[in-house]
Amino acid sequence: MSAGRFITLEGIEGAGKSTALAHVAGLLEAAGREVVATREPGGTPLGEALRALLLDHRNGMAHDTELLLMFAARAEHLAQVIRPALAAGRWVVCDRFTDSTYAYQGGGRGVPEARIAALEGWVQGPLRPDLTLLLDVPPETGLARARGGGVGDRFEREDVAFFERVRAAYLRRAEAEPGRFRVIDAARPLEAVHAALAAALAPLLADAGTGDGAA
Ligand code: Z5A
Repeated sequence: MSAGRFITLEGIEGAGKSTALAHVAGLLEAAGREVVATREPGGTPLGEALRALLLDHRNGMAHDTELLLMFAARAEHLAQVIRPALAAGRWVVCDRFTDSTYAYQGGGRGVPEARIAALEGWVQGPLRPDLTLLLDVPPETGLARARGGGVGDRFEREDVAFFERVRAAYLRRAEAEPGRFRVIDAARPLEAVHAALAAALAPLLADAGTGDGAA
């Protein structure tokens, strides 16, 4: 059986990750891959319960509490969903993963990177995404797309400066790991973003072989 692949979608709020995830999953399925589409925080019953706690704007919490809850949800997600799917040869497409932690808790909140790296090593061991699609938009564009006028969750209530720091942290990570990241200008119309996603997936699909278990 060919090994599965792990693809993550990243970006600030409203960058278009959920929209892109559906497109990426469709492209992979059309190429004969078995796809597991999932998200963080979440992806398991416990993870979704932790997500509700993390997003509820009534829950004030210390930065370290937020960090630890993100990794608690991730540990469960890895154990219940991600590792079993990859071991079974499936392609996992995940809306956010640990780059979100570096960008939001690190860049946005100011949590020291070493603290995040320690938890990453503990929870993930050597597992890293094979490909990370970073949908890059200026905060004004993302927030205008995402904000529906409601009260907003704990993250949606942050100001533009917060999302500027998050975006900058993402771009630094992409620059540091050009082999894993593909930065996609997601301020363009959807057709152009879809074409860029297809181009970014092509080398991984080619590298993985035909999808009939021959790779
Ligand atoms: N978080 C964290 O802090 N640390 C962590 O480790 C993790 C997460 C894992 C929940 O994530 C929060 O968790 C998140 C960070 C934190 N908070 N924030 N911000 P989430 O992914 O569920 O939340 P989100 O980023 O707010 O999701 P979103 O608002 O749904 O954004 P999106 O998925 O990137 O966008 P979308 O739903 O695909 O698109 C938004 C709208 O724009 C929609 O109407 C689309 O039709 C439209 N759209 C999409 N693409 C385009 C283009 N190209 N042109 C025009 N319109 C478009």
